[in-house]
Amino acid sequence: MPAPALRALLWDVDGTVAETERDGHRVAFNQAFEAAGLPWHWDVAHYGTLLQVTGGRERLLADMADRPDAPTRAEDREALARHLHVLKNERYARRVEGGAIAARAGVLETMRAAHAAGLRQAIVTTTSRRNVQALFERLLGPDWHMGFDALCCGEDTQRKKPDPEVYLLALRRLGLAPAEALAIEDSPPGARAACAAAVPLLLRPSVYFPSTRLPDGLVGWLCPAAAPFDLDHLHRAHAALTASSTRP
Ligand code: XBP
Ligand code: MG
Repeated sequence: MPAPALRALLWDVDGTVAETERDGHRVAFNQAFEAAGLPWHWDVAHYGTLLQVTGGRERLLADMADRPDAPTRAEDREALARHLHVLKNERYARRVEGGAIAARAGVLETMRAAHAAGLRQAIVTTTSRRNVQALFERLLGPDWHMGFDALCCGEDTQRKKPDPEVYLLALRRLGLAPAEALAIEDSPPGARAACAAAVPLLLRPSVYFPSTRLPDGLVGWLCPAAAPFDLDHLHRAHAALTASSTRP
């Protein structure tokens, strides 16, 4: 059986398209705490541990579970997390619009080359749609959505990565089989989501997830952070991953 051709790139956002976490979301969370009159602060190291929890609202709830000064009733924590998340996202968007976050090397060029070559592209992220809008408009300009055929964000799923739901949604919207796509991810939870949806995986480690190997039990292509990142590389990764899966 011939290996399926690559027809779509499925892009994770945070950590993959740009290093948004340390100087973007983390700083905006701290600004939100201040705006809400809370003496909380997430330093770089603590935020790294919190990133095991995907989703900003879920991350706030996980942190509150370990804080003696957080509200005790579950419904009060939920309400506070929702409020802080709105404040955070407003501040994150402002930071991004102000130019605080740059794309990772090769990403924008690869997106443009993929579009020019007729490949389909989707955004497959845990982050909120508003954050995607702010980041992509800043990086690619007001017509950024022209290059994308599906936009699958945190609001679109019941379960966040590492659950495969967001990948399955993107495949459904694109009308493609998993092997016709390539997932580009930076983190173990993202990698697990792609693999659980059977989408061939390229893992490009990021500042908070500087892995030198794939997470245990996963099959994929590791693209070291310093290696060239371009469309040709993605085609080669996809061909290698799908050839091994169709070998008799
Ligand atoms: C990364 C996440 C997100 C962001 C913050 O998503 O887990 O929670 O840290 O964004 P991905 P929100 O790598 O899938 O792009 O506060 O909007 O969740
Ligand atoms: Mg990511």
